[in-house]
Amino acid sequence: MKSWPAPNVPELPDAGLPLHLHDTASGTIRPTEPGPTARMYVCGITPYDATHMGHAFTYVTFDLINRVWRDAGHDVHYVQNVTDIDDPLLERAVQTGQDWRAIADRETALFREDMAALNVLPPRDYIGAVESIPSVARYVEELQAKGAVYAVDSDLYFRVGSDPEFGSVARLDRERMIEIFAERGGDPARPGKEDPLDCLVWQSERPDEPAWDTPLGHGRPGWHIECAAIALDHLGMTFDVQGGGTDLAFPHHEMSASEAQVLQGAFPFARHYVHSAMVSWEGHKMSKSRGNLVFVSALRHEGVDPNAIRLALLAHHYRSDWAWTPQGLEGAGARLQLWRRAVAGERGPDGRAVLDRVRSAMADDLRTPSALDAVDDWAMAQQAGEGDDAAAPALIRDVADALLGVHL
Ligand code: 5CA
Ligand code: ZN
Repeated sequence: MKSWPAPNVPELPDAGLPLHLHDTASGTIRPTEPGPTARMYVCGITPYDATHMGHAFTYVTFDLINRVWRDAGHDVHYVQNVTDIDDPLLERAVQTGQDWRAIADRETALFREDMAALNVLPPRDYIGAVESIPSVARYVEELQAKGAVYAVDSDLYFRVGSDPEFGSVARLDRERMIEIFAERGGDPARPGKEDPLDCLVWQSERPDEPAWDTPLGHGRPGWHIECAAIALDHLGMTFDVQGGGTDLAFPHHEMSASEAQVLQGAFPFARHYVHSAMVSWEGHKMSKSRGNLVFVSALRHEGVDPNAIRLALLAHHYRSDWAWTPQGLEGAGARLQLWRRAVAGERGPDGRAVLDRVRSAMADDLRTPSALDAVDDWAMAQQAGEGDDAAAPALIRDVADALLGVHL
């Protein structure tokens, strides 16, 4: 799939710090230890509606990882999927009388526009589920050959018990797994399954639904195997970061990891499992299924500066759930104006000290609120007429751009 245009990222003096990140699988903050090329897979959207603030928060979070790694001298191989065939798309198509492909194309195009407006660096490989079907079918055949797949009616299921490490991503007890599986697209109660937690890898054709011809028969892929296949094809095992919102830790990341681990006979799928917290609105997690949404594109069309939207997101640490508010956006707009006035000045307090503060905050599990404080302190002092560092305004502009993705 077509990705979106890459913004220019200014080079900063010296190299940044090694990035430490929270890892769901160990429950600790650990250093990331990428090679010259850092490898990251982030689960992409299911394109049946426009990008909302929850999505934006998640993709901006992983964009920060990308930026901190780059600042530390790594090349970053970033892969993202688009779930351009799945139940919600087909349901939306039935509700609206539109073709599911037209919905997916339109919403994916809008997502690209929103990401570009928010200065999110594009993935190197942006891969659709539909274009990955031949690859998924090959992986399912491999799983069959390993004895990890069985049929229920004409659908195919992955035996989670075939992975000795199953459960190591989200670390939930079985009862909780079954409960969440039912809430998030799983079918623990389906008769004929060996284990309630076994997950669908291939769904045979249903009446009035699209299906593809493969050696597995006429049908379409399950959700988790889509991301396992795309990550293996484009990054291979073991990559540095598998990412998404906390709602993906189980079952999605657990299942994808187990499928890949059985396929490769290796462990782990990813070194870090990184999950961004949930953004709520009107008292509930913002979600397409509930319909309580604030869209990035709607604010853009109202004339809101996307850099203010980005600052409103960055004001929250990525691991704390928070509620979107109009006041938060107003505050971000005021901050953007303050920063812009300050970098338009001819001199100000020491710029290198700010760079150091921002770098250490970001390298320590992306402490964005502290990074914003560092720039605020500088901007307020600058506006108060303090400091005589003539290089500072240009450096602060570059720091905001390169590390925070905010264009001043
Ligand atoms: N296509 C799958 C992943 S393979 C999917 O979950 N798509 S999605 O469109 O439902 O979500 C895309 C990303 O946005 C996921 O990482 C999800 O965790 C994140 N997300 C969705 N809602 C919110 C929210 N309210 N707050 C924060 N992140 C969210
Ligand atoms: Zn995914």
